[in-house]
Amino acid sequence: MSKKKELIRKIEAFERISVEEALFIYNTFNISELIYLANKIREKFHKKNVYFIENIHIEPTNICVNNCRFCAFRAKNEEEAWNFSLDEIITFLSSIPETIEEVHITGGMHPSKNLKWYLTLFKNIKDKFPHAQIKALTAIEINYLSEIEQKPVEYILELLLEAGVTTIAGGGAEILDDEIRNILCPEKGSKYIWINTHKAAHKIGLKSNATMLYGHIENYYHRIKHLETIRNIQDETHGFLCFIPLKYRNKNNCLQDKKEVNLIEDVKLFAISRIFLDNVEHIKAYWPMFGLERAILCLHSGADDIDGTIYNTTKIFSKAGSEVLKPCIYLSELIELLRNEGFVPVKRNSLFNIIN
Ligand code: V47
Repeated sequence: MSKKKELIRKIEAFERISVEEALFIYNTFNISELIYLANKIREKFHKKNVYFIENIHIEPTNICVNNCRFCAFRAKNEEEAWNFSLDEIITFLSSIPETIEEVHITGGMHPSKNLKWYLTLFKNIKDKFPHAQIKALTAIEINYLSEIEQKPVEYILELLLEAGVTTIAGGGAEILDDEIRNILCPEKGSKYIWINTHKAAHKIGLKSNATMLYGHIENYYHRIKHLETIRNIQDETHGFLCFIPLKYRNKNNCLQDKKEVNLIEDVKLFAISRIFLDNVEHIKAYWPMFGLERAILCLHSGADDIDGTIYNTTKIFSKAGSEVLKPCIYLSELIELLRNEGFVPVKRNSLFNIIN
């Protein structure tokens, strides 16, 4: 049997593929072959289901002590900066539908926003939306809090859990390779900061997501090694809910000379991720990053989740050049869109439990 035929057999039999095999597949299979195989796996996990959520983001500040080269979100001057007080956020929450299932909180690392500030924010959210779940802070923000509080990461995680956080957001992973991180986001430090924080979160029962920022200075090898790191952690802890490929958008940042990858590369990346990550149930096509049309295409190429309504509450991707300037979609529109594509829309909460 040829190497290619043997790999197709393996994938169709849902056998695990190695890093070397994944690289061979990524480099030599054409896009239709990748889509076909990724869909086989997607359908084994989820049939025609596509999961979605009614959610909002809170981005408390864009003032950040770090200066990641790809970031367009961080304030470059005083005019661009915001740093919301608790009262301002509470006022903003009164405009949000009571029915939301998830509040996603992430932002810049600002020295005045300490652990007590976030815990008070979480309490206010729980008071206002008792049944909503909180997905809060990336591993990098948690490590920053650990630094300013001079307490171990485990201590911060325990308090987040006690305050009602169910999930740690997936950001800050970028590419889990220290040479790439040194160029891309040197202040974020070694990949082990992200890895160890997620492992520690899983150990105490917090769930988390894993992201990968692709399409900048990394290559296929870095991407597959990144996926291998996620797969290894998942074998050990089973704590990841979903994997989220994030396409690098090149506006308003220090890397803006770098051309963005094309649609074919987006689709190939989603497909190879589905083929490789045999132990992560969900793959999210995060639509504010590259629009609903591309997200739908990725749902036909291995992804099974489209995130949610957002209600125009995130600026990370619009600032970086996404075609979606004000990400907002209503539940009825989202459901109709998914049905028209032949999918079965399934409403979920932040922990991916299904809601009738
Ligand atoms: O870590 C920043 C990415 C992430 C750019 O957990 C950029 O469900 C592309 O992690 N081009 C933060 N990407 C957002 C994030 C996230 C988003 C949606 C859902 C979840 C989840 C997590 O945004 C950063 C970085 O990887 N990012 N700038 C940019 N120019």
